[in-house]
Amino acid sequence: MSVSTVCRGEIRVQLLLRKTTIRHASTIPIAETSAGPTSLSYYWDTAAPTPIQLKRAERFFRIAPPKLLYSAGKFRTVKFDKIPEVAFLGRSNVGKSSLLNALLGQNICRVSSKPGRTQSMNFFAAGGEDSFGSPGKLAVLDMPGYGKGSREEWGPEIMKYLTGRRQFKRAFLLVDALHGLKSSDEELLSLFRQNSISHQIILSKVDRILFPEGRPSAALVERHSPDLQRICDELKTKIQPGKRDGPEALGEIVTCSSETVFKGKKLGVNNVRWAILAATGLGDQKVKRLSASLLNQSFERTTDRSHDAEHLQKA
Ligand SMILES: Nc1nc2c(ncn2[C@@H]2O[C@H](COP(=O)(O)OP(=O)(O)OP(=O)(O)O)[C@@H](O)[C@H]2O)c(=O)[nH]1
Ligand SMILES: [Mg+2]
Repeated sequence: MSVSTVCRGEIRVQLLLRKTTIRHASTIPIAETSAGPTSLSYYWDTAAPTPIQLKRAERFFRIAPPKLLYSAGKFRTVKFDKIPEVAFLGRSNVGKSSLLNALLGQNICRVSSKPGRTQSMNFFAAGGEDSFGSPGKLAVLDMPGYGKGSREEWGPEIMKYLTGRRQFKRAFLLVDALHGLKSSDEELLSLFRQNSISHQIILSKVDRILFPEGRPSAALVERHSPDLQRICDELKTKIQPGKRDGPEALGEIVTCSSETVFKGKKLGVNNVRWAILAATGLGDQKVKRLSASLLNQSFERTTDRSHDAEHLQKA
């Protein structure tokens, strides 16, 4: 099934299950469909990833199990490394750790319904060993959340990392699709701009918008996509307020759900994977074909290394 609607006579919204690839949006957010039925992200300044790029991104993260490199409580204890890093930030409970588990393909980060679960900067390597002996080709960071349940001192430590870490490439700021942008998020966005910190928005928990009635289905996607579109339209004006105080957020909003499998894939997770590759300059590199055994190893192992992370911090 394929649906195309015209909103306010100018915004073409391409809904799911359409094979056409739209590379550049002519106006504001266009739902991206090149990934096939699991993708509903919005790209207006950037090119939406092609199905091949999304496949490559998936392979990159599945080629080897992720590895907890270390946890740091303070920026000065962050270890020296050379591989590029991206950080996941957002209010407590917005779904950072869950998203990292989804994209790393392993329950390696601690998740909890209680806000304030993640209490240190946790560095995870992905992509398999690189030629210099590093356990990964890039590192993703699970950061403690701000707001409810968080600690005051985290703000300065995170800002020290974001402004002082040489191989840091981009901050991914998660915004809960249901709750939207809060004043604390807007403050952080302003700090990003003032400090020229490269950043982009991920809209999390979109299952709550698309599937409020329950089981995911194409019919529900079709019914609720305009709601998602509206949320992204509103967000766009807030994350790109004009270049008054510094460089704005990247012109794309990746929408995802770590908990909803639709048509065999977690919604938007490959788009997040692609965004990471694009941010770290690894997007155009070929990834070796997956070996079946590695793949199984990666997905069957459920480790409790996140617990180690917290212990390391206390040690
Ligand atoms: N409906 C829905 N719930 C989600 C999703 N992702 C995470 N959650 C739930 O949201 C809660 C918080 O998830 P976490 O991943 O621990 O959130 P966090 O941002 O890491 O939280 P802190 O570490 O406390 O900052 C958990 O109960 C998750 O099960 C999602 O995509 N959809
Ligand atoms: Mg967390």
